Amino acid sequence: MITMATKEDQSSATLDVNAIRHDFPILSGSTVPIYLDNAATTLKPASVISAINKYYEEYSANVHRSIYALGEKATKAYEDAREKTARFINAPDSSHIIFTSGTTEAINLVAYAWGRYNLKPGDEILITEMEHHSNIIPWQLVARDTGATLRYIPITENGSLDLSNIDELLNPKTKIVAMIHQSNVFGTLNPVAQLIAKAKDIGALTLVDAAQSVPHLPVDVAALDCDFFAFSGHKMLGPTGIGVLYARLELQEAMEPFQGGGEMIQQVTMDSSTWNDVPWKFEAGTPNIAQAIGLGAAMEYITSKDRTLLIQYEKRLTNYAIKSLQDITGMTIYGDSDPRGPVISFNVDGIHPHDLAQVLDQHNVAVRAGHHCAQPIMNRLGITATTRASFFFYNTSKEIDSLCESIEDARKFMGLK
Ligand code: 7TS
Repeated sequence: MITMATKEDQSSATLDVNAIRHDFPILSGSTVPIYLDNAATTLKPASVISAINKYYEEYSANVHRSIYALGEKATKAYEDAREKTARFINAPDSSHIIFTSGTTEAINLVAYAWGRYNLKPGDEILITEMEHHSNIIPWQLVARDTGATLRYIPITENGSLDLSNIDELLNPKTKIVAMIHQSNVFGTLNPVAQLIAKAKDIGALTLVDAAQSVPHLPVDVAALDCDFFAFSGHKMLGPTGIGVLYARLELQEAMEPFQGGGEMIQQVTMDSSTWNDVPWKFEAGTPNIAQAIGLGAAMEYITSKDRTLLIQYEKRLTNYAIKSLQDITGMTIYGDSDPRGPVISFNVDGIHPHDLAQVLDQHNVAVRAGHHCAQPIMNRLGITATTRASFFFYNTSKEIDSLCESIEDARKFMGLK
């Protein structure tokens, strides 16, 4: 039983966190983890686990090929998941939704199937210094192979984008702007709508890496008017192995396939082939069927809640955590942007982040320590690593108290005053 121990929780009494926690089997086991690594991956509710099990137990057949009832049921469930995804991000229809294995594969798809065929020497790709490696490396590879130039929007000390030179960075040579929506290190929510509008003005395409934003915010790709939008199922209560690339239809039609194989073809001869309709042209081979169905269940779980309440609760939790962490001697928190998501990176003087994470683990507190696959940020800050706590709406302020008490214990253990 979770007691509402602090003012923070009492003021959000309308969100029944106890009931939410009951939906997550891992939070009802014999050893309940204090799980504060939600930016890496989230826990899964029973409804998601049972949707996956149901597929394997009741209609475990391949999709788009079987004339028998089980295969038709599997195909319907897989395509229903595409419909749910389109509704979840307000895409015009499900043909805009390409299932991938995750955000990483979604961005690689764009870099390979669009970038390789459309970029040339003299062209510029614009990303930010705040990107996850998933939105850096594919562009480095494509720049290397096409002769295009990769440029970066710099960041400030406090973890925001420095847009002071944006009119030079975003210029007629820019062919695509690929940007992170919410930082997985600072939590910063970037002004992507403003940057998309600016990119459109000069005819550049836009890609939003929404891996960290979609789990916490309602998003509307139609209103954003971006060309590509990528996210992962496992960071939003869904299974691993499933992700989404929203892509505008004209671009899908014009793009080359990403991978070749079954599913993505219309006609194959010994000499040449033609492609399936979009979006299936980009889904070569047997897809991650159970995972797509599980993602659909995760979206249903999230939309069954009052999202305004969820957002308010996570915001309150984050503010409470910042305030509590700031009371610890030797604490540095990186990034102070507003608006922000529920992610806090920090260091404690005298303790290496890996040592801290290890001591916290002994207290049953799971956090991440390292460079968070964002080494350009670490270089900019002149550090090699941080400890990171990241929250979801099933976390409580009591868990944040445990985090802070464990950090105090780690300080004592290290002999710090
Ligand atoms: N983009 C962002 C902003 C991310 O935070 C991550 C994963 C990815 C892309 C890649 O997602 P994937 O599902 O394809 O792996 N971020 C993290 C993290 O912060 N800790 O572990 C994974």
